[in-house]
Amino acid sequence: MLKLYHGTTSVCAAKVRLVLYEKGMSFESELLNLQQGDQHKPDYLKLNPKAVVPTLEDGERVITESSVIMFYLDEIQPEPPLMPGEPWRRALARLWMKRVDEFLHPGCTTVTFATTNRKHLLATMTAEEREARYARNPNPKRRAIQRDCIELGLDAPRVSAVVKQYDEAFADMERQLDDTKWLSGRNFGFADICMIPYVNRLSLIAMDSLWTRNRPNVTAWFYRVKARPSFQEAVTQWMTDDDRDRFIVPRDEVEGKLWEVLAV
Ligand SMILES: N[C@@H](CCC(=O)N[C@@H](CS)C(=O)NCC(=O)O)C(=O)O
Repeated sequence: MLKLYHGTTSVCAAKVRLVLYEKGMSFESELLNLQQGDQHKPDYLKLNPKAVVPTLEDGERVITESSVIMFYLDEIQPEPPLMPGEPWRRALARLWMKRVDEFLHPGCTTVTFATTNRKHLLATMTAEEREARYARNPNPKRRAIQRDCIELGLDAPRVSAVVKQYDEAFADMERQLDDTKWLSGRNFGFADICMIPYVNRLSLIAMDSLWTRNRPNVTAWFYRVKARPSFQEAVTQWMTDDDRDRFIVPRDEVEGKLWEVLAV
């Protein structure tokens, strides 16, 4: 039996859950509370020394990195296929995945910490406790992002670059969806799956006007995504009432920041 270590709202874990549900694969769930720092516990660090979710166990085998896990699942359970058949479309799918791993994921950490996580951590931790939390993060880059964004919020200088990266990604999605129903062709697949949790996250933190105002193809794509059973199974059903409370953010302030950045 596969065992997935994951978090209720973790974007990387949601990619893996989407693959599992799209393929109808059952798994044992081991939920970590990332807000309370379960990812830093010694037993978990033995599985995932980067102190992040997801981690997949398949018997004795331990696999980390969400994109690697996605390919592993696609290879052990080829049906239904989630990678296109043609080399060009396979390349397109990999390009979306690479963009997510390299830019949109760290960007998501930035905007999430600058909004919802900031609100929660400032309310529940003293400055010393927050410093201790940053110090436990083994990745210096992620540590710096988290400290900046929690302490400075949307005024953290790195937020503007992230908003621009997302705006460019949505412009590219809009163009792609002029040609094809899904991001790598006529069939739903990894390209769509890798974007879904990020689009959903921006929607939760009131950044949805990045596509709802002027990108009808992206807007329609997201409606189609939400109509698939896997969205409810892999994304919505894992959110707790606490998560929903955490994701209440001041829309006016967030949108004000978006337009300030994009007007430049
Ligand atoms: N490259 C990793 C990134 C994993 C990652 O950043 N996971 C986040 C949740 S989406 C996490 O566990 N964050 C906890 C923390 O940073 O303390 C992957 O794709 O699996």
